[in-house]
Amino acid sequence: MTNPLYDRLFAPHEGKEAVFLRLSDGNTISYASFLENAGRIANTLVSEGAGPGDRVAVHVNKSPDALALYAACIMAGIVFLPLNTAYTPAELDYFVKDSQAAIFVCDPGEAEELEPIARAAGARLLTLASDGSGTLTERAAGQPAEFQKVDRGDDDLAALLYTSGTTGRSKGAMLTQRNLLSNAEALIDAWRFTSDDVLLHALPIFHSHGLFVATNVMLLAGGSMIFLPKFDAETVLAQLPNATAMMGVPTFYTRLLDEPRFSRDLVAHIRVFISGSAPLLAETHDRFAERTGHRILERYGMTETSMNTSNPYDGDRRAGTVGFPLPGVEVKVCDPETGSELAPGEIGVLWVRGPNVFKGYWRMPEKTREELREDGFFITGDLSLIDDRGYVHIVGRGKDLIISGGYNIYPKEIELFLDRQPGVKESAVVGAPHPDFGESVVAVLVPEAGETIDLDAIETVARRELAGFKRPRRFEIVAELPRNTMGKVQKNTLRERFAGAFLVTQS
Ligand code: MLC
Ligand code: AMP
Repeated sequence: MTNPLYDRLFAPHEGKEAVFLRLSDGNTISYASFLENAGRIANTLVSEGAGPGDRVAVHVNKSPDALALYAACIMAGIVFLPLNTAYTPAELDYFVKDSQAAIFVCDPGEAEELEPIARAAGARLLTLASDGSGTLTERAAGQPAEFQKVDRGDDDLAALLYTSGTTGRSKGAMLTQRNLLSNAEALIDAWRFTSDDVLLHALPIFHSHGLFVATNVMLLAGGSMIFLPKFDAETVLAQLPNATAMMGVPTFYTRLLDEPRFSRDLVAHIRVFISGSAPLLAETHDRFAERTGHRILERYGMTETSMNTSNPYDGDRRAGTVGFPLPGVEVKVCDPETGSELAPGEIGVLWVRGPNVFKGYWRMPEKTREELREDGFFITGDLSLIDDRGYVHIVGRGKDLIISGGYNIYPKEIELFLDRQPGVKESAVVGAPHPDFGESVVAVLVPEAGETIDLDAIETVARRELAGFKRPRRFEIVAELPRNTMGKVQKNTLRERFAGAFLVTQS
């Protein structure tokens, strides 16, 4: 019986007393006890009716039990479907229904509100709080720790991660056992992780970065993680001397640089700082190197592909680039119109092929065909070039996407929301540079003739319907939107016009 992910990430640690998780309260969790907990949870999921291939949707705060739930799903061949904790009930409704989840696990505090959503989708509702209480763990306490892992093949689904889409409808990226394992194997070598490593883990575990890049690599290496509930600069400063590595989005690094106490001494024990999920400004890279002596290692990936390229561990980590393709991953830059491969130095859309590339979008065969070609290449939508030394540069986005603090926001989704609001004739949403989040959301609204837009009312509805990170941070009311001769809204013009929306002007 095989279960490639279980066999490589978990089985080697069965019964091992070595520390897996170090918590901020000083407690530790060994590999053995983590896996026993996962075994109990796996037995619980099965007793609640979930079987191989079924989806378990998870909307809970980061905790050791939440991570054990991921391990339990892998053991039981269940497809793990983590959801951003910022999602509102209106957003969750879509994910639970679209995925046809068998079980929906949420925080006890939101169970009452989410119960009708689970019921309508035919999913069983279980709860899990960050302190470990809830119906999931109550039921797990009565279950045996031993669980006979379920047989799975390379091509079987391990996880379903939703990413927003340019049409406004989120797409579930189907990630297989091979996708996740091959990427962890490539990264552990590329970044030299071993069982001696202690990773400072302050990322959320509902996205590829914190869940697969960070956690799977550490499981494969057999090291330990300082497992923090979220990124909090104070706690991170206190924990850095205990770590050998950290992974983060660029906001983590700019926030650390804002702390005068963040110094060379504090990071003397660190082997590597890794950044991704959003562009790291060359200026941040340089400031970080000056302050700490460390050159941040920037890599590039996507939910659909996990990691594609990385700057070298040994060798020149070039600011403003995302390095070379990982072993086994092919990349090429193609003309957006014709699809033909471009010469080095020319800008086009990056295509990616390899064992890391996902299986397709859940129940969206047409979308899958548009982006995932029959020859295995996935069209990323990122504008890039490959320089004469082979480094990949991400120079922009062919897709209409805003990345705020490492979270993706598709303008179309926000525009559809704004267009529904009273008094709004039409809207356009663009990203503008933001000192903390890299980019943030500007909403440009055109009122209906003779009407006034009530922005307070829109903010109130936005708070109810949209995850906090998606909410526009700035509203602009204009008489009309700039359009080209084809009638298409000229977003570039709006981006230029509102480029200073979040930048503090020095007087
Ligand atoms: C929180 N807020 C954000 C935000 N995060 N607003 C814009 N962008 C964000 N990223 C808002 C909240 O809605 C709230 O608003 C206020 O900020 C405070 O919330 P918080 O939770 O206390 O925020 P904070 O802890 O400061 O979070 C910021 C952050 C976090 C940068 C630490 O967003 C984060 O951990 N980001 C990591 C994202 C990530 O893991 N991405 C990987 C994607 S995978 P209000 O108005 O309610 O007060 C991927 C593939 C790859 O991209 O290559 O890795
Ligand atoms: P997601 O859909 O959340 O997986 O986000 C993936 C997108 O994040 C990519 O398509 C890129 O646009 C962006 N991204 C990830 N890493 C980097 C990076 N190092 N530099 C620039 N953009 C990045």
